[in-house]
Amino acid sequence: MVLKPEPIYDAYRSIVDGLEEKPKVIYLSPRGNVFNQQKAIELSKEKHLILLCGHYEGVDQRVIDEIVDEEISIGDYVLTGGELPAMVVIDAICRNIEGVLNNESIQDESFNNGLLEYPQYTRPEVFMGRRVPDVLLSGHHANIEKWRREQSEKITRERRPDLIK
Ligand code: 4H6
Repeated sequence: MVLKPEPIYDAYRSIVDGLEEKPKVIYLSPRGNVFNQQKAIELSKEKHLILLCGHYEGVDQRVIDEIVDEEISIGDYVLTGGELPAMVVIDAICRNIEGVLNNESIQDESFNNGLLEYPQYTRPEVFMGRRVPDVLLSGHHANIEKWRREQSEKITRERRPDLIK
């Protein structure tokens, strides 16, 4: 079963008519360009977005050709609909919008420096005989930063060597 074009086009018009700027329209599909952090940051700068979700066997190609600006996939696997990919994309985009997150957490995180995140610890100092690394308790901020950088590089080399240029 393929979703017919007219109701989708009508829904699109009902959103767009009266807007000053035409929203970018994204179709979530396994055939799209694979989504990543760079794309999330890029899309977070758009004033408006419309996410079109296929279900069943997808959407009639003619309405895609008529209204879609970009086709995006969240990875190489098949789902029953584009709704979960849309939620994934919305979450990844919104957290890059000023004021959505409260603090510095967006600065340091995985991928923002192109590397995977270093390990995180909190209290207690000892859990099941496992200690928080001494350097993190030292209060020496330069050493802590250096340790985190080294950990990020090590874990990226081990798990995702493709991320190291
Ligand atoms: C559009 C076209 C996205 C939407 C076809 C959607 C995976 C992703 C869908 C389909 C999706 C992804 C219908 C094709 C079911 C496969 C919905 N699956 N499909 N990776 N499915 O982002 O058969």
